Amino acid sequence: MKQSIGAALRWAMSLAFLLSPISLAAAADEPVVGQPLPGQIGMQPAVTPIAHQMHVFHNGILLPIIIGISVFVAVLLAVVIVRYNEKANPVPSKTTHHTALEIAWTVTPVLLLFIIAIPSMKLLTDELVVPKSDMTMKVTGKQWFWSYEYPKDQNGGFAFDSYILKGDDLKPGMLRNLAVDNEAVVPVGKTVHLLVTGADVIHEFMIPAFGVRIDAVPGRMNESWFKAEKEGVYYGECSNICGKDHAFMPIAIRVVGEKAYEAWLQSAKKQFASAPSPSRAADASAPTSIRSAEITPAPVRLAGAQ
Ligand SMILES: [Cu+2]
Repeated sequence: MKQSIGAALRWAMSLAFLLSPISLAAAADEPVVGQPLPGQIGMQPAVTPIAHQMHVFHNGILLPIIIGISVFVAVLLAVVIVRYNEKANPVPSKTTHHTALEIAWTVTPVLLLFIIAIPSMKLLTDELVVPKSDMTMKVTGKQWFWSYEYPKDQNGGFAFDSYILKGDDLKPGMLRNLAVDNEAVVPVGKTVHLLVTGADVIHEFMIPAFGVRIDAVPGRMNESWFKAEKEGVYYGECSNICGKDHAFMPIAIRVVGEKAYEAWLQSAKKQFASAPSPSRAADASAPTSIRSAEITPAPVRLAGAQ
């Protein structure tokens, strides 16, 4: 029963997707890159099953409903303006109640919300219920950079910080405000179990192309997952205002083939082995002006306090 509902839902979603002219345009051959593009309309190309599902939900269900409601309301307004203005309709109707109409405008929105809620709940569940994973990566949001940890039992056992590249560190071809010194690397086609937390304030780990967006909350370990289908570099940004350099703590995930990943693990183990903790507050080689040593805790102000 549950399976048949799921199959019917998938069928309805794919039908809605096919019927949507906007989604057809979006599905045209686009280069798959994990970055915003000039003149971009719509979302970044999806490279994970969850991101695909999000695109179907947005383009196939939400947009047609939004467009339908907008057109309906606009037409109603036009009819009212043309047919019921003072000149065209000098003696207005005195009707104040219309039972059928009132039932209709109560029931229709409820039905629409149901239509939205069912696939929406399924999507939320799929995002948060982590399938059998191939590897685990722990991400910690800090003011104002990210730390990545690769567990020992998965051939890792190291951690590193990832800072934005600025000024002279930014080489030609690198993306301003998105390029970082140490990219996190993951293998293509593997399910990555993400553990996300915050070290100081609430940050948010967000990668549009992966359909990943999850809060990094101090004292709490949130989890999500992704399975990147294509090799490449995928960028994201902290999406929860977290302080003065909130805009300057980008996320860069490089998706590579199995062999390249193994090679990176070996080199990363050597490179990051000397760092006992992921924070390099005392490391003068940090490439940007933003170092953890500069962090000064923000004064805590209670609501209503003067
Ligand atoms: Cu942040």
